[in-house]
Amino acid sequence: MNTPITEKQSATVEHDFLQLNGTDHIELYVGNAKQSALYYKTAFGFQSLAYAGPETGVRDRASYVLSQGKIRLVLTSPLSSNHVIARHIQKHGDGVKMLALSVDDAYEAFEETTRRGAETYMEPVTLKDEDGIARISGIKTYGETVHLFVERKDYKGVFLPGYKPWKSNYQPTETGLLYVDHCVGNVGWNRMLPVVKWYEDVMGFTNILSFDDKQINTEYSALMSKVMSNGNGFVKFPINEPAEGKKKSQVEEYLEFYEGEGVQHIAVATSDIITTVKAMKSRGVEFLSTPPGTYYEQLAERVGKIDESVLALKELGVLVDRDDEGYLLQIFTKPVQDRPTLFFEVIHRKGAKSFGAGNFKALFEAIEREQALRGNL
Ligand code: TYF
Ligand code: FE
Repeated sequence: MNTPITEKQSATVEHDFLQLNGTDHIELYVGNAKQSALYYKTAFGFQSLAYAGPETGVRDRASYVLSQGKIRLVLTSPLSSNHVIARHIQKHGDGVKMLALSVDDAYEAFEETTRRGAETYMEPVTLKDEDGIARISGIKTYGETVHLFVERKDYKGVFLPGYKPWKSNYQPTETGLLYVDHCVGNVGWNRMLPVVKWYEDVMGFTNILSFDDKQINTEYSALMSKVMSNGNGFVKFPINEPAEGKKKSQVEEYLEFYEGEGVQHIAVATSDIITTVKAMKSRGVEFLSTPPGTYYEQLAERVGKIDESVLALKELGVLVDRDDEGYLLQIFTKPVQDRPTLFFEVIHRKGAKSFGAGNFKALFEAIEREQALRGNL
């Protein structure tokens, strides 16, 4: 039903035609989900939650659902070469396929977004099992990435119909990850503005922050970024585009190796970044190299008084930035697969709602040290 909205309706309804309760889950298509699940359990402290595969009547794939705090991560591998997921992995390597969003009505979310121009990924379906019903629909966003709309208010099972609880004897402790703070997309040259407009028009998001290439281009590789947020701020999607600089943009390197647009990083929140990062490091997660000592010498002057020991932050390489409302601490992993594509950010917000613009220089220099090692600078 593609009924155009009237002016009167648009004045009242326009701003929250798509109510989002946050990120429902993130699904990665990977070459070996069984082993990836073990990596995310061991290294990140995710817990086994649910499974779907041959043993549960799903013949063509295996999906492992992990959780920690409010975060749900789904790792899926195809079981044959002649499969749309196999083609996705052959092209992109391991990467994020679904950024699934929690909604109260998956049918309505689909209608509202498709009539505003979203391309269909999946018509709304109602899924049932003995634990209730869930409804799912999906639309396409940048690259081959998808936004699923997941409605689970009438579902009591561990994940979704078709999945069985995954009881594992191996349960490494959590590392303190709490929720998905934001997910960043890398898009092609001249694509940031159309994608931003798509999030405004189709999803009702607003642009809450912008970084142009003047701000993030001096010695280091350039990019532009605009942060898109839904109305309640539960869902935030920065969109990066490469920019011409002295060196090859990190976004360009991503686009080459992902062979297209896609999710660059997933930022996960903690309320104790020192404990979380220590735990992740001890369990094998590789973080970007620490910024030079001068970064920490100038820290007090740049961000003022903070609760954490600067020495502890320095030892781990945690970055700090301040805005009008408070400060934030953040650190970035190296890419989590062999292609220099997806990585994670651990973020600890102490009032600040921004994204660490004051760290861009130190961060991008660290990224460039890695790019240089790969011969891609
Ligand atoms: O999400 C953000 O905007 C921050 C900063 O390639 C950032 O985490 C921006 C671009 C990038 C890495 C981090
Ligand atoms: Fe980020």
